[in-house]
Amino acid sequence: MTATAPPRTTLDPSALRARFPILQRQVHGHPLVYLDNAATTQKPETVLAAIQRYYSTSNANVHRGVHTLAEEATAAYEACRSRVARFVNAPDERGVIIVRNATEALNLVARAWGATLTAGDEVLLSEMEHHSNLVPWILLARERGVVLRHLPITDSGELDMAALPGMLSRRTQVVALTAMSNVLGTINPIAELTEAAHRVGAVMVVDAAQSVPHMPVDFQALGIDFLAFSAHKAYGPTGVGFLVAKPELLERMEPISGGGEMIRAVHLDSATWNDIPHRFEAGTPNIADAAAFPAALDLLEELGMDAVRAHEHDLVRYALERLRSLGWLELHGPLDPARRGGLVSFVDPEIHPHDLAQVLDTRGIAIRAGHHCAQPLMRRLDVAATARASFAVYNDRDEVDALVDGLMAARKYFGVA
Ligand code: 7TS
Repeated sequence: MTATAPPRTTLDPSALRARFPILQRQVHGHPLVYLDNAATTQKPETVLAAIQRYYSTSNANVHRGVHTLAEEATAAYEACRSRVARFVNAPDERGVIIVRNATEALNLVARAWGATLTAGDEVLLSEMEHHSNLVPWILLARERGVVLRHLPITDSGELDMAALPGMLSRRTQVVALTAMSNVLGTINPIAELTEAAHRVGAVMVVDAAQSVPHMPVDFQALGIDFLAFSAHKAYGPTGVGFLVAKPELLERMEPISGGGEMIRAVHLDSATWNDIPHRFEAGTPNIADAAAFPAALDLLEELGMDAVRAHEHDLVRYALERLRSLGWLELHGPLDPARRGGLVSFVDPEIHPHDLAQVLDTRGIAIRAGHHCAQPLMRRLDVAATARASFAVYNDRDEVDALVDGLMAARKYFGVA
């Protein structure tokens, strides 16, 4: 670990916890210790109230009515788009497509931008990608004969930047990488990777599912072309996600889903398309949940993304120290907390991760165990599964201590000396 002083945390997790109704509940007679935030975060009262308010006051379909409710519903839905554009500093809100989740956003890029690729073109991914940023490209490779390449990772769980020049060439059309690994926690150098991608004429696609909720992300400063994330990992509702893109790239993409909303004129055997972003939003969208997401962004803006990052950095630093001090755990990912986000994956060589998670659950502690939708990474790490604790703004050091106590109790329970 480097000797850099931890940044000060200015958040007050216990005050924050009071704003999340679900965090008041007990599990198996214990206060809930929710450490599965990389899977999904909990929702503040304001988000729940916004959903209720939308259905109670403004529910109607969007973009088609002239009556008051339809106008209010459209305004609420479009307010989500402009808030997201502002939050990630997108070049233009016409570049924000509202989809269901990061997965759908990545599939949209792979299919619609992927349709501009031809056999022999290359897509560069990495060994640490979530299945959401692997399988859409596998589908493209099957359909179009596109070649997939994968940037390897080092033994410390970081992208092997020394291998990068050898993997990029004039054939590379797309570089698609995660900004933060959901297993290793590794924060990748997206600006540097983007420059390298652009030097060979490739577009840069960023899977920001784990970064947008946890650190400042500036689309324009990074210089990227596409960015995907989900509202539900950022204290918002499930069923809403975003593809943020440079509008000029969207203009060059054909729609992949046809129906209402996305057309300009339809004849029996032909059709023309609506403007971006509506061209990519066929059918009635998830209006209520989109309308509620700005309440989650209000929370993040109130706290400040620098403070969110500092808080989670402090927690992961503490967690790494405490988990390491146990002496028996294999920890995965960089040991320097400055190079990772607020999550930690570990393996107890004597206890299966699922058994660990079950013992922790009896103590009210929620972690995730499994392959985390990153099977190629599990193979690279030579593990079948890991246990993972992932942090959010409402977690604190006492909860890390509860986790550590639980891991010790699991060893007792299973009779491991
Ligand atoms: N990309 C990354 C890096 C992720 O961690 C996830 C979800 C996704 C994409 C897909 O997000 P979705 O909202 O479309 O499902 N990751 C996890 C996880 O680590 N545990 O549960 C879901």
